[in-house]
Amino acid sequence: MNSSDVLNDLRRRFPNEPEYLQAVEEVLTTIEDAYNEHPEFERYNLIERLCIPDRIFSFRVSWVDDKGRVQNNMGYRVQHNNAIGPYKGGIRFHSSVNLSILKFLAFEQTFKNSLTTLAMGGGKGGSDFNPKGKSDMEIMRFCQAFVAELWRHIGPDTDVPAGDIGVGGREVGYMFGMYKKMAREHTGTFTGKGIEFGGSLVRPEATGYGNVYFLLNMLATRGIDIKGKKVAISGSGNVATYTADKLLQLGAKVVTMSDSNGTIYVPDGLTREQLDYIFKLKNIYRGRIREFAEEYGCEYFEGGRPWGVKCDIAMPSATQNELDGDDARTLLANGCIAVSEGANMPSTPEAVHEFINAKILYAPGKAANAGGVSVSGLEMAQNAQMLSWSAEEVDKKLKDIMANIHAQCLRYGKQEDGYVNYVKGANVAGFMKVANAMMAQGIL
Ligand code: NDP
Ligand code: 2IT
Repeated sequence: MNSSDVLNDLRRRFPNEPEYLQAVEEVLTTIEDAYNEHPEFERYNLIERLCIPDRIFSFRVSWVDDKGRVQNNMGYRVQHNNAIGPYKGGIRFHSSVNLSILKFLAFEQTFKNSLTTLAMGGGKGGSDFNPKGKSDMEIMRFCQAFVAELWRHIGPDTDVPAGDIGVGGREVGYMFGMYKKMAREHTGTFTGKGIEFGGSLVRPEATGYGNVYFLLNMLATRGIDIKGKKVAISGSGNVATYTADKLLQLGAKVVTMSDSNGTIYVPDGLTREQLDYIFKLKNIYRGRIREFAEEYGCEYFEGGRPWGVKCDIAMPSATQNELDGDDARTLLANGCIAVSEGANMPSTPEAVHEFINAKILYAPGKAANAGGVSVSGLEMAQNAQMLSWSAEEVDKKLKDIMANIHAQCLRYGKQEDGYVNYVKGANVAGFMKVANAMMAQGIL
């Protein structure tokens, strides 16, 4: 089947999986040229095999809350493709989690991991468990119940989970603890672990820092300096806060941050003290971004997103489809020159179209946010060697990897007029490596 037949067939077979179909369509419509140069791919029905996950586990997770009530959630792990390395990708805990979302994330992860230059396949997992308002003990019991089921499907050379929305160092610690008990082994089966038990320095920072490093590479192609630039960030979780941290170090101005309830607007940019407050608010008190506005008396848009403010750069870092066509047009009208995605698929297809049409610098998540999984790969390498590298060493490797991903995007995405289509560049580069590996390994 050719790629448009595959897409139509997937639409017919999975009509209730819009996010999955959206992610597949974006890739298939940008790799056509590369695909057509290799007639053997069609003979081996490679595209269809690459779009459908190798396997999916789904299971019930039963746990007891603090009031003694029995709660039931769904748990999943999508093992998408392991042609270039063990399945690798995060775990998401959010009430919206379903198979469509996890299949889109596992599909994207396969291409992202291919771009990192490290040996990692693609996977993703999670649960519709809602961590908001849960006590520490409830989080622990849930993580243990989740891993009591998941543990037999994962392992250091099989499938290596990590964090994502709703899953940070605390949750990885509890999941790793349960895994270690069930499997009776202390191996690098999770990444994002605590430093004392095999975690890597710079893993918490890696996605946000990596996104800024990618942005610097993009800005350099046009000779633009980051200093003094106004940046609108969405989200206030792991990716958003470390993006802000690096931007502040570089003298940029972070004018917005948000959560699912609203957006704070600080036109002159957050101070270091204010950012430290947000770190504490989110990681220790687990509060809402509204409390920042109350503390500092800044503007707060209840229920609003950041994209209406005046900014030079947008870095969506919360969730999928959080920036639509209207938002994109507003950003462009306000003079936005670059968009670099910390989240996975935060821009809708219409928004992506607007950015590329306007020929601004636009980096899709699978390139720009690959720093997180890259340092996860470096954590796996350190665990395998039983060594820990210094923060400087990991940060240097992260910078090199982001520069390499940027170079791959240029190689495959540069148009005749000189404009770089990073979507095409990332998709073709990511695809070719996985496709060649699959061809070499036979029909599986
Ligand atoms: P966190 O859980 O730490 O933070 C998520 C942030 O996004 C919170 O501020 C949250 O607000 C907001 N958010 C989540 N869902 C929604 C929603 N439906 N609508 C509006 N806001 C929402 O997650 P991360 O920072 O780890 O992840 C953010 C994004 O980055 C995700 O797309 C993830 O897949 C991606 N990513 C993460 C990596 C990592 O290493 N952690 C690596 C690469 C990509 P609230 O608290 O109100 O829910
Ligand atoms: O989307 C992602 O790349 C992540 N959530 C990080 C995955 C990982 O294995 O570190």
